[in-house]
Amino acid sequence: MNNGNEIPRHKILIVDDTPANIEILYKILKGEYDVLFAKNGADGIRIVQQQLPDLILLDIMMPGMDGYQVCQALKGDPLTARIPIVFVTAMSNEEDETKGLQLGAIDYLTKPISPPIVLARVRNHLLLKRSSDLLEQLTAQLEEKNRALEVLARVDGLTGVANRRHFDEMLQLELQRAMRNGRHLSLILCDIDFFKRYNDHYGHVAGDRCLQALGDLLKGSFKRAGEVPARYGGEEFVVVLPDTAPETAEVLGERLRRMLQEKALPHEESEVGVVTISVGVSGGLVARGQEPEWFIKEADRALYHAKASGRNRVAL
Ligand code: GH3
Ligand code: MG
Ligand code: MG
Ligand code: MG
Repeated sequence: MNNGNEIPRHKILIVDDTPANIEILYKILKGEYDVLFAKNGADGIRIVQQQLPDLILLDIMMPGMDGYQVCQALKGDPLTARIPIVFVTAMSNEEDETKGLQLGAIDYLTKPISPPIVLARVRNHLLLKRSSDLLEQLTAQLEEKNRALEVLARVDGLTGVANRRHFDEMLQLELQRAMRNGRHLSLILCDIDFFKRYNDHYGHVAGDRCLQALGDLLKGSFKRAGEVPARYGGEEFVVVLPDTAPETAEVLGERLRRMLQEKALPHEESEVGVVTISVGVSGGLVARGQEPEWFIKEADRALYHAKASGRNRVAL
């Protein structure tokens, strides 16, 4: 039936207990479709699960499982729920047709059938199914793209740490959480020492790589839940530390400062000879009504002191 260089033909399954009925439908469909058949409901379900046909023509009155039960079983299984079912039955009353359609069948044809109408309806249902498959695919792709965009919108392009926008959201969130639970919250703000000289001496590309190295160090050093290292601005990075007292944050800031210094990235124009940071720490038990800006201002003030008292150090 399939001559190899055509796109695969649609598969249609006929489920009917009367061989003569199968014969009639087979004759109508065989020119355009690959036709499968089953003589009872249980076999029908098995074939659907194995072959996943594109459409099912389903008799209602059958010994054992009737067509309604078959329809219900297929619609209840996510694997088969989206396959269109067309009832083809001798039961031509309003009540049965309503029941069939309510069970999820896409159409209801009564015997004796008209061959051209059966063929036309089958074609239409297959077309509709293709459109709805396509729509579902596009929706899934769009959702995936949106998720990727949401991630991108939170990440700093150069260093891969969170960007300022995400930091602002996280600080607000952690502040509210700490306020509700009466917990500590601390902030670490760090700034590369003599970075303008670094750029002037090594060039902007090397400067960017230096920022990436510090970003990597931050990502590797702060990965507890809620700890989000972020790029605050040019060569300034910030970390929100939930459930952390400022004295502890100071220790973590000192560890970070030391680790960067031990990386020994050359910086001929700095007093130490390697790239270093100064760190400002703020924090405490969160008071009702406390604003996120307070943490930033305090860390900034501490950072200013660290710079003023010689750089490459941590201040609280
Ligand atoms: P201090 O020790 O007092 O912090 O001195 P500094 O030179 O580091 O501070 P300043 O604020 O004067 O200079 C910061 C420099 O950071 C200037 C700017 O060109 C550089 N910078 C900011 N963003 C980027 C960036 O994305 N890439 C590179 N390569 N440099 C950047
Ligand atoms: Mg029957
Ligand atoms: Mg700066
Ligand atoms: Mg600086």
